[in-house]
Amino acid sequence: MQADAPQTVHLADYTAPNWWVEKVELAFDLHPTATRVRSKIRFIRNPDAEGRDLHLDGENLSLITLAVDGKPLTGNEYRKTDTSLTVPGDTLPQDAFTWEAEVEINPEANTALEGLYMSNGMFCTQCEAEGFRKITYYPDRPDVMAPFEVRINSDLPVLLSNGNHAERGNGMAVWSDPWPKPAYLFALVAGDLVAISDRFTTRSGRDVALNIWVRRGDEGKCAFAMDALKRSMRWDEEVYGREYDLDIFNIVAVDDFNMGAMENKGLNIFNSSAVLASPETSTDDNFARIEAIIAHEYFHNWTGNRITCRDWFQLCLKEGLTVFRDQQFSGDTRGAAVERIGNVLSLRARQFREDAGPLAHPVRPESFVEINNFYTATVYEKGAEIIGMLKRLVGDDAYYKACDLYFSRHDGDAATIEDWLKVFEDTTGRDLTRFKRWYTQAGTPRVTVTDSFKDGTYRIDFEQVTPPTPGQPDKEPQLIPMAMGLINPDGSEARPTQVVELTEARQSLRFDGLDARPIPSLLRGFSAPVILDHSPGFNDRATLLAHDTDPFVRWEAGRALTRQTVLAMLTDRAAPDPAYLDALQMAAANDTLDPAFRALVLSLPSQDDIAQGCVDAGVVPDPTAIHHALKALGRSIGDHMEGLFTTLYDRLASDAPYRPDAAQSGKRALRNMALRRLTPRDGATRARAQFDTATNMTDQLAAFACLLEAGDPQVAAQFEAQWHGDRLVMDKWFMLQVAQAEPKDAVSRAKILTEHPDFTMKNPNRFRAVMGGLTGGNPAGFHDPSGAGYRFLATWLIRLDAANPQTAARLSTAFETWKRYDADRQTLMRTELERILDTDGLSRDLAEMTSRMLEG
Ligand code: B3K
Ligand code: ZN
Repeated sequence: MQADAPQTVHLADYTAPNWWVEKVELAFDLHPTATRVRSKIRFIRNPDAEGRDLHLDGENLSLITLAVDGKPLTGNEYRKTDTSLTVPGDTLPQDAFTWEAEVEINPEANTALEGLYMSNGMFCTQCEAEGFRKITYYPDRPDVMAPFEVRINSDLPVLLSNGNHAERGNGMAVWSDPWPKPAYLFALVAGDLVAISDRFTTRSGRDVALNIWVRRGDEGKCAFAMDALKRSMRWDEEVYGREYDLDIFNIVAVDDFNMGAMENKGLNIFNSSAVLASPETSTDDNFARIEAIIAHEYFHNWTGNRITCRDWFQLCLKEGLTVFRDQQFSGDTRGAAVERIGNVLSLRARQFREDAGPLAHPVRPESFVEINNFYTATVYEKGAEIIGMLKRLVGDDAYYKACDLYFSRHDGDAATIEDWLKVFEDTTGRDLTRFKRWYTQAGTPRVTVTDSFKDGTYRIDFEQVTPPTPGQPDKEPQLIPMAMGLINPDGSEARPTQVVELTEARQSLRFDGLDARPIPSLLRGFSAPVILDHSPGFNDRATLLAHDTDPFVRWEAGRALTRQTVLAMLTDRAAPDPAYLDALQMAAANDTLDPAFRALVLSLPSQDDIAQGCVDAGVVPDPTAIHHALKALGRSIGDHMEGLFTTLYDRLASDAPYRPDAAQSGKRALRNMALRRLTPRDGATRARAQFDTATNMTDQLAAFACLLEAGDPQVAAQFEAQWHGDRLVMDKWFMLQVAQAEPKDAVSRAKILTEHPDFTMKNPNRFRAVMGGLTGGNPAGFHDPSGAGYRFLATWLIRLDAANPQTAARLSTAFETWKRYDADRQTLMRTELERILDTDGLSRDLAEMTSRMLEG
């Protein structure tokens, strides 16, 4: 056997396989350390392929037997490496044959949580992207699609796989999935689980059994997810005309899971944090996230499963579209304006950050070493923005017509971005060649705006530049849909929204017949994922904040004023301008506005956002100074608006039964914002009272955070005493203690928590809680000038990498902004990245990430 060196895979090298698969039969004899997997696979020749060799993937498999058409293969009839098995074409039948293999695998030793593994005594799988090859030999590539029949032999009471239940007996079950699928959608679960069950009738009358499978004791936390599932199923019928296509839909909650959830056909597997919810243990944000993830995975049934990706470079075909669909669903469910602002906040925090650093890559990348490293904010969130731009450009009617064409033309296909764009071209007659650059060009376009007004004519000039990114020094102009309107100085609307298509490096626009110089209201609804470089004066921004008809621009105006204030505090040591505080107060006090929106207006930019703002202004960010400036601004806001916050805090108190809906959550968000601002002024008395009497986790956690920040010596122990039995609540406890620590104490707090008996590297949620609490929750602590934060993270990443490369690689992105900082910090971070890269036996996941960060 020979070892394979990690190889770079290129989009340009795609070729179809030599053999297709007609049918897969699998039989599992489950055992924690020695599971036997027998496969019977019918291969048929791809008449268009030139080669005849059979290439199968396989990793960590002990091969027991192999046969072709019933005849065992001898050792010299195939070639085997660490990762593959090849049978030369001349030893294979002409057109078709049946492959049979038996392998043994060790689920208990599988700490990477990819393939078949064990979590708390239950067997479960994660195959996307390339985990199926750790279960048996197979052409593990998404363009090979086949129906599966799966037999599970085990004494465990619940045995699940994809599709419909075909047979159930003593110690066995057979599942049959009639829909051809790629191996990455295969799933198997076995354990001592209980189900919460319901039913759904599709609009054509199919009766579907719905189950959410959980560990005993968690049954009471499934009602919300079940309701969200039924609402998602109805929504996809009503909005996209998509119906469910099996008799049963199963969801399973698993504690040890590398991501949020997985859309396996008919058997979605969820991180328990993305499904279990109760008012006492989950925050409003948790409920909203669960609803979005349930919808996302369900929507994949059409965008991902019925139509999948030809190869992994097309990942955004399913992910960008499915994120867009879940965002639409959440907008319809919870309010479009607030949802949109939330999506933009997350896009900027994660995707713009990625696009501005060494890990920048196009939405459709051109090469990868480890595909798991490309499940990124760029593929998902910028991918979703592209769909939104397309919809805006062609209009709603044409958008849904093109989607219908996509579903009918490509049902059962493994498709490409070209296929997706073609249905829009065929529906609208429009040439989308230029638009396609959004898929191929990395980096966030920067649009600079200048304007002038003379004799009733307003002229606005746009200039767009996309900065160089790794491997892409020169950029072409993008097609940017710029939704804009004009506002009169008195706040009334001078021109309603129009969508201007910016296609050139420079473009200008004129508006005639205006009485006064208007205020441009730009990028309404955040109509394109670009950075707008436009510096209107304070009064213009204050007018937009007070009056714009577009809620996004309104919020954005307030956010720009806040950023400007923080930057002035940092660079000129200026105190916040009372006029700014008044403008903010006016919006916060405006009872005609949605409380959730007002909470967003009052929220401060993150430390990371300000750090990027410093870079944009040509200033090297100082994380400690940023932390103090934001804290000082929070206090100034609290001082300035004490009266308003006191009123809001009292008036928004409610003893209505808890509901996680948008209306109640918005009120709690605003009230807890008031609490946060009042805490430094009232000696934390309100926070203490709220912590002691809260009846829901949203209120208790908000108070907990305030008390930690105020340095309350008892609250951490009290919280632990109350919640030590609840894994998901304890993740919050681990995270918040690090996030709310004084920056100078953050690393030592994180260290202490890694010594807590409940800290374990085996559970990604727990590991992420502590590491993410430091890197994302406490940037000033992570960037401590001593370098202790960098050393701490690197040490733990190296340790985790040996067990779980995927999660280690994901968390390494904390270093992606290293070049932003001063020379000392850069040296300290580079040293840690090099230390990681020098580690013996480093995974290709983490090796690829660290070398890209060092080189880019
Ligand atoms: N498709 C999965 C993600 C798989 C990640 C593999 N590293 C979940 C989702 O996007 O719905
Ligand atoms: Zn997805």
